[in-house]
Amino acid sequence: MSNKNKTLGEFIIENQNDFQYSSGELSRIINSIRLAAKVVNYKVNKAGLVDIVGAVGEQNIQGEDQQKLDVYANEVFIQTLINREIVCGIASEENDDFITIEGSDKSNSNKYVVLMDPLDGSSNIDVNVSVGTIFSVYRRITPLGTPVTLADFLQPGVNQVAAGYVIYGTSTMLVYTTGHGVNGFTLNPAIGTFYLSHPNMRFPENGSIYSVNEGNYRQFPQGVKDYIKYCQMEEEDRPYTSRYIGSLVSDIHRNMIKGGIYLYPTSSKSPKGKLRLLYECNPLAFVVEQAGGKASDGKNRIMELQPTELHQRIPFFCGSKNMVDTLEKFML
Ligand code: AHM
Ligand code: MG
Repeated sequence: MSNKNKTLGEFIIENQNDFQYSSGELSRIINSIRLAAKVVNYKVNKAGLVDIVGAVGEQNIQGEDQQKLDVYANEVFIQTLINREIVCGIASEENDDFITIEGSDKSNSNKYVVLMDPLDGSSNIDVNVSVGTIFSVYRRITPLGTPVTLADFLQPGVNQVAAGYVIYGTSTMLVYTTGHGVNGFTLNPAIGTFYLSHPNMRFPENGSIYSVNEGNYRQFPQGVKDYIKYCQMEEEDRPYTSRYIGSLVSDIHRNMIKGGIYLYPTSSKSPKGKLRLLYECNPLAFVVEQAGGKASDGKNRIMELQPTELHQRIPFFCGSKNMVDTLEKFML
């Protein structure tokens, strides 16, 4: 079948046999994420109307519109996955601890855990800037039939079986990988269907965009300072262009299409870095690598790091392969 007008639902069915342990569960997880993304998208798009709707008395009786959107998104993703009884555990950037799901028959018989950042960059909502959802799927390592443990969540990124993001932007997209390349789907909001719009996405090997919060410049490690100066130098292909939205998914998505590097180094404000290994860095690293890009903590491959805690933060450098290679040389 050609890619023309192919929907995400059709794509999932067609590619189900790509999964190493194909039993349909992973497809059902992606389907649940697709559904939750549509629900959250609807709410995110109405965000600017909340005050107006409230003023004319259309706010619902529970005061639902007052709920913070990141809390709402967290509930939608968790409830959708729980209701469908397809995962045995969920860890979210919004929750201190992981959630154990035993299923209505109390059998703990599901194989997968999902880790997610349900609404990243949510402070951007107030100013009408794009936000995103990031997700990551692993097979549990503890025996089926027992409750999940922390060990099921503290797996290195190389163990991911699927990962992706939703970007709620000028259009809403779902981009994901199951280890067979990266595909992007754009939501047609009129009929609520995601269509394959970006088949086999490739991260350009080189780029001319660097994305970093330069307000923290004085606190960065010397290697990062030197690299930023390198980006700004007048050479054949430089200075690079600086673009920083401050919304991780959007910055990575743009760089994946145009070519560029994203940097969130350590600083005295964030001595370990700001971004979370499990909810942000590993899933984005999997997507970026599958598209031919690279993700590093400055020295090591992100996906090979052994996590030590659920909310662990790390420095994150991610983007066009040759740009990240150069950055790493500055970090030696
Ligand atoms: P959050 O998970 O609290 O939303 O924070 C993550 C966000 C990323 O989307 C973004 O890249 C980064 O924080 C921006 O941080 P800063 O404002 O320090 O540049
Ligand atoms: Mg976040």
